[in-house]
Amino acid sequence: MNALETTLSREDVVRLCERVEGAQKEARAITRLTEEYPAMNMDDGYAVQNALRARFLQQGHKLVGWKAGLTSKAKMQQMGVDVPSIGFLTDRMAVPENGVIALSELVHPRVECEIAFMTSQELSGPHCTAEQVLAATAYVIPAIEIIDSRFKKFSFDLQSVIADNGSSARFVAGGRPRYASELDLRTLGVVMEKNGTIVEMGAGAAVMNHPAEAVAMLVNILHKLGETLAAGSFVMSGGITAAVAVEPGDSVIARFQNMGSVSVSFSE
Ligand code: OOG
Ligand code: MG
Repeated sequence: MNALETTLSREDVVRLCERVEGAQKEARAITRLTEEYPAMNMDDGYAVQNALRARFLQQGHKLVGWKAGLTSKAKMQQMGVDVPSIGFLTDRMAVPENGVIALSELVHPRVECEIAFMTSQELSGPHCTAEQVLAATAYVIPAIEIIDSRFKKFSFDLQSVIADNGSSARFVAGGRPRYASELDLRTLGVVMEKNGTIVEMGAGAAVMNHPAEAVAMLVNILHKLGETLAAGSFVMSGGITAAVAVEPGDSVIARFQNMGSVSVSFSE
């Protein structure tokens, strides 16, 4: 089975896509989509996300990669869900290393530390494995993801968060790119500091026992969406620790063992 099993009509998908797009562009919180559409399922969420991606690409945004989300226990517990999800990444979400993000553009952002993969070969589901991901990986690189749920109080269900593109908002890659074969991504430690204080720490295995497993999972979900993972994709494998809220004036640095560090700060 590789088609989405949706319950929403095409008109409703377009309506919800416009609602999410408006909330993202105007940095406004909206109610969960399931309040109006209680029967909506995860595939409906992906139908809305697909419509959003098509709309952004039509507006000239470039697809640069994808993100896996809710791939660690820390994240699942924090958000109250137990199934991983994916979202797409565009050039407009990219922030340079050590860049400054204006919080007026976001609703209630949080930061996550993630291991990102840059692929050099196309990958396709439905049976993609972590070994295939590693074989198709040019390098891995430290990343900070800035997520921003558009739902009130950062409170959502899976259907709604998938429609909202997995809370994707901004991302920063930095530190030192490394060959995955030269690292043990399971025992690789990461420490997140906010304003000089350690706020979270963890190791790569927190993400599905190995971050490459999360990328394989992502490729297999892409298959359901009728997509493959193109060569040259930037893929974030999911937050290793819980996400941390940020305010104007905050600066965050994520230090990755043997990979250097990546940092970002926040203004009004
Ligand atoms: C959903 C996105 C989760 C991650 O790395 O787990 C995510 C959310 O928590 O808003 O990006
Ligand atoms: Mg993330």
